[in-house]
Amino acid sequence: MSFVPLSESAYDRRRLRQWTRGSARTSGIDRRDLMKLVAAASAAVPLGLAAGPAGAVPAAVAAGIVKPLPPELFTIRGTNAETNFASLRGTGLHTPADRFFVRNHTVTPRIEAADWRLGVWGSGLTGPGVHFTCDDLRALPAVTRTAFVECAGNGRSFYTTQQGQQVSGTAWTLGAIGVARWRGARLGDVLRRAGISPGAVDVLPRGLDDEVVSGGINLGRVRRPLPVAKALDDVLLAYEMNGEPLPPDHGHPVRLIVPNWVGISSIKWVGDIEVSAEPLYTPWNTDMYRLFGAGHPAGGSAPLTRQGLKSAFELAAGAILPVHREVELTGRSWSGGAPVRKVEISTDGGRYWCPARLRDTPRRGSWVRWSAGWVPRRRGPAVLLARATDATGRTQSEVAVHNTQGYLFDAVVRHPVTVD
Ligand SMILES: Nc1nc2c(c(=O)[nH]1)N[C@H]1C(S)=C(S)[C@@H](COP(=O)(O)O)O[C@H]1N2
Ligand SMILES: [Mo]
Repeated sequence: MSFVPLSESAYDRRRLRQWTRGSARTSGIDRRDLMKLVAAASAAVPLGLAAGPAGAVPAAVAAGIVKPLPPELFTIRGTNAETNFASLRGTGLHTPADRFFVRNHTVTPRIEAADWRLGVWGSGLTGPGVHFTCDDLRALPAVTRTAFVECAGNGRSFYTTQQGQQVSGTAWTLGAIGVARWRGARLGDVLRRAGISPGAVDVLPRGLDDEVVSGGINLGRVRRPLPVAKALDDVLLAYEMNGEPLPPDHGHPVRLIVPNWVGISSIKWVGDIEVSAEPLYTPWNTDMYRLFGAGHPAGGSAPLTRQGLKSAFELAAGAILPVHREVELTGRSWSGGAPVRKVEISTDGGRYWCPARLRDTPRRGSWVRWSAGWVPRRRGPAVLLARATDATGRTQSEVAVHNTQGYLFDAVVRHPVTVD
């Protein structure tokens, strides 16, 4: 397996030049509306993200999610549900579907597999376009792989609670990630059957969920272009999650799985795929999912591709631990860049670090479970830290570089507990 499957940074730079020159076609949205959104994104427009974990509004149901959301398993955030990391303790490598986080721009649609069709069309095909049914997909060679889906905004609330910075968007802590075993057809096989031409540059999958309206502008259906090189590399059209048909909230009957990339790439309830001979622009690769702010290029970064490096304890924030008794601290670390090679733990706020025991073989695109024993000696508040290093030698930093929309928080997270 090649380590870096395509030149993501070259793609990013080319994309950014095209966008700023204005030589880009926008898909399904007026170019002036899109420019307004981009201007708004580059100024911090906080959406009431004042508090982090403690500020989450308790609710019995999140609008539009089908599966049960018991408070032990989830924290509800608007139309989304965050996995409580403590509920992963004792579970396997794969996140059970009953506790896998849900990120919905609107509401979960109910789609019967028998009624579902996937249209593949556009200027990047040699022919007029093709439809696929579920049976057609299942007739193609099936691929099974373990991959995380992680929201680009996972960890966003720590920009505010840990760094005192304003950001806009859903106030996730670290639970906007799940790892599952996905089974499906290769997107590459589907595109080849549809007659992809050598001139194709972008592949735009679009969801069947409702159109998204934001700030009075109809953004259309959720859609984000993928470069052809990624689409033909390791992307799946998945119809199974952990050995079962996809649940409604996770894209039934078929979703994309785009390994290592920001969660928005993995379009759920995919209904059609445009294959284009020219670059495509939608709100999801121009206004959203780019980095704006002082530490980033003027006018914004290139569209985000890979997720960063993170670690989380399988423990509630503010947990109470008994003094003088050994506890087994457990957690998980992951990266979109390279396998996690090492995890270190500090129980004294970062002065002394000791290695955690890795419980899984490190793999790119998944997480490793780890554990470390600790005997708390002093009563009172304490801060636990977990810090991962990946196979390229990159280690989680103390501070994440701020961006107005709070994406890709990759610093070490301070986990408060009380010893009693
Ligand atoms: N059609 C559609 N696809 C979508 C979304 C959506 O709202 N609609 N949300 C995206 C985002 S932002 C993320 S992080 C992942 C979340 O996947 P999950 O809900 O299965 O955890 O789905 C992505 N795919
Ligand atoms: Mo996301």
